[in-house]
Amino acid sequence: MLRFETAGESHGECLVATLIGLPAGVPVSVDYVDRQLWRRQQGFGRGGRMKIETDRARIISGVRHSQTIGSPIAVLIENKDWKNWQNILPVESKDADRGEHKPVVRPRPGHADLPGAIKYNYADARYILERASARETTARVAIGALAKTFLSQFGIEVLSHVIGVGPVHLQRPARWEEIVALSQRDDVLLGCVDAETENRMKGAVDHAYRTGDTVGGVFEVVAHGLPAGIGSHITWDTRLDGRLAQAIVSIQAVKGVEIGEAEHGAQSYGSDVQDTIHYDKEAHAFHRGSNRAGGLEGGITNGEDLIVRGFLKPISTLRRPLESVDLPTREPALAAYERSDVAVVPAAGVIGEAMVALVLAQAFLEKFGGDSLLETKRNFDGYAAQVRSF
Ligand code: EPS
Repeated sequence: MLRFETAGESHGECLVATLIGLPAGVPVSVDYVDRQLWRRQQGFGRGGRMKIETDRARIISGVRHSQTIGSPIAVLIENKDWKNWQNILPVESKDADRGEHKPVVRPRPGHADLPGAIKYNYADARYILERASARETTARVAIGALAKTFLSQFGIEVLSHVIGVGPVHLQRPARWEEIVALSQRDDVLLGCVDAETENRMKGAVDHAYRTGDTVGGVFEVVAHGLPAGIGSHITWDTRLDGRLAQAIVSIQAVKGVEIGEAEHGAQSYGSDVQDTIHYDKEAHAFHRGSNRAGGLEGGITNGEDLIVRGFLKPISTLRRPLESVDLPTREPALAAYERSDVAVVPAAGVIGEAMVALVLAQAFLEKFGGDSLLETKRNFDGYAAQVRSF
């Protein structure tokens, strides 16, 4: 089983991720991992923190001579901002603790501040927001990059693009080549394949900047090159759609997920929604008349592109704060404001890629197993031959 965990707080010393169960022999490029970390930091609407941080992965175990060796992989990413916080959030309350606390006592509507403080019985939400922060996703992106590298060994690529920012939506389907080109750009605006739409998206973020507000949106993750047969219909927890939904909604600020054209499907009749089945006798392959199912039927991949969307609410830290309550006095008060982002939709897409890649790598290894990449490939090739002769 492929397992992963993260640790780390927004203003702690570093973020940590472990990834256990990747076969030995997977080539690893730290530059590639860092490129994914860089992509997560981009986009018009990011806050001041991204000017402080230059996220870099330090792989401390599980990789030698640019290959996985089968042992648990641990990755560290330093928080450069730690130097400004080490006296505020010291590990031990000794000499270093000069009483420089930064309590958060006016919880932000929409944030984990208040439910977390109640749950953990804190008078100050600081410890809650430190972990609830989306800074944690840096660690997910680092190990997600390893999952993506693993999948690429089998011709599977996972990328994302932005299809909505606030009220502005991309009105046409994106071609895979456009999504690939977007991921190679060194200048990231809002991660949309259509320049005119992207400019209007920028207008929505500009409006949020001007008014002290924030804005959400929709990203789409596409996994290209998947074989049919990953995931399973047999139990609720092996269905790939359910596993992907959890992975996407677990991303900070994501409140909804859509696989394929779920919302449109719910408003339509069956004859307008199902993807018709066709067979190419020369290529000996099935294909579909459309891909409204988003590449999944019965919780199993069907060989079409996997399409998963994440719906982000606007970030809950507002420069023009909303009504809240002062925890010590219980009097009405405006919510706390701490340096924050205004819009993060392209970054959330990169995090979505990482989560989709991790879930796909898990399901892939459940099907094909293998302690070494060679063994996994042999098992995969055997299955591919079986599918060809189906
Ligand atoms: C960050 C995401 C956001 C930023 C954070 C860095 O976290 P949150 O979910 O808490 O709003 O605000 O930066 C800061 C906390 C800061 O000090 O500016 C990220 O994705 O790296």
